[in-house]
Amino acid sequence: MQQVQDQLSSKSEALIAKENKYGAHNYHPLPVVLEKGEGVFVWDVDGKKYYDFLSAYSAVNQGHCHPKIVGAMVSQAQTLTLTSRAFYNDQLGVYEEYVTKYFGFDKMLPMNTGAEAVETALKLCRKWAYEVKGIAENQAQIIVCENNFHGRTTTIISFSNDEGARKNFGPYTEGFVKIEYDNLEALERVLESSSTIAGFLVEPIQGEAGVYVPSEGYLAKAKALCEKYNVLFIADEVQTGIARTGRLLAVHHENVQPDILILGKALSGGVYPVSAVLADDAIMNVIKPGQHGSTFGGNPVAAAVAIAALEVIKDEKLAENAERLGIILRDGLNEIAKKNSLITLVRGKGLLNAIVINCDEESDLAWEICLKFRDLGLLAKPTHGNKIRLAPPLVITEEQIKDCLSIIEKALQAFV
Ligand code: IF1
Repeated sequence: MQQVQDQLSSKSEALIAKENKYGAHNYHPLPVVLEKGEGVFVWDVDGKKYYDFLSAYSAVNQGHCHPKIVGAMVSQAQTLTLTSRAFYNDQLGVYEEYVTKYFGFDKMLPMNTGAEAVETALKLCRKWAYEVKGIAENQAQIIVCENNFHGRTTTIISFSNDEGARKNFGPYTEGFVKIEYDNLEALERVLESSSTIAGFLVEPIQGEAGVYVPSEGYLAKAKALCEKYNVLFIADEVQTGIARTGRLLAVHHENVQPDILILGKALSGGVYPVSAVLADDAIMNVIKPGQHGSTFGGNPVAAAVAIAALEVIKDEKLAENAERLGIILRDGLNEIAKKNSLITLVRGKGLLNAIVINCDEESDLAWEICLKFRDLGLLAKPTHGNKIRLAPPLVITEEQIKDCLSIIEKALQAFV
């Protein structure tokens, strides 16, 4: 069987050529050119329909172009788009109240991208360390995990160990200590050995690293250790939050309430860049007027979009759907793995899943498999060589999951 279709339409080729000529080459997209999205589906420029199994890296949890979220954006965009924070607006306070009650915190600081929210959380943690915990100025250390992904600013890549993300972007920001993920002894060793630890920044599931789900109890015990040593537990739920893993937040699987919560991506349903940092007053009140902000942070359109996006999550019971259908998806993938040795491991929680392909990280087999998925009507992309993330919008149905499992099985059969 011909492995993969190698001929794109002239329309697709022309648009790809434009991006190559006029756009920075900071990505290597799968060769497919999309022009329409609705729910779990996207269509390419030639009208071919695909299941979206990436969901824009979990930003489109509510499904593409959700009418309620788009409607909220259009309505606010036709009324007032941006005031800056030099003045008040009638949407921000309503949103701040809604989102803080929704997640159970005293206050929130609105930003735009996930990386900006991570940077905000780091600054907040450091300022709390100096002004509340009493660590000597410029001595604060924040613990991070090996194989983390928290964004691409120069400070964030300073504590990345992904050479592709950090090489030749130095000099690097100091003040970070790296430990092994899912290793409580390593965490406690650092906590007990230093009096200048301000915080512990962690992804409840490591997405980019290949959907690494930590051991049961890791998050709860890590939070307890942070409490014991008066260190802030900072949960980066930019990718795992907003119902993706079968709970409103991934930390809720272990009943953990972070000291600082970072949200992004699906906070807007993929309709508009919206991110947020949430914390209680004892932490958030260290930020005084003029000490942090951004032009678009807390703009009226973001506020209206985020409220609608969060209402959809609850109204459509998307966390429950993710939990139930994630089990069906993983069971189906494990059934395929029994018959096809190409899948060596299935892992994930809710509808954040990945399969590990039986090849080394340098092989392009996972890429070839994703090209075959594409030819059969499903879009996914490898992460770190031999893992393929499988993360459809949370509005997917059981029947559609079954349909996608047969696509995945058929595609893999083309390689044995
Ligand atoms: C890319 C993946 C990468 C994130 C977590 C913060 C951010 C992200 C846990 C920053 C962003 C995106 C960025 C995008 C690809 C995607 C990603 F993990 F989701 F797959 F890169 F690792 N915290 N993740 O996952 O949010 O500033 O992008 O809004 O940069 O290639 P952002």
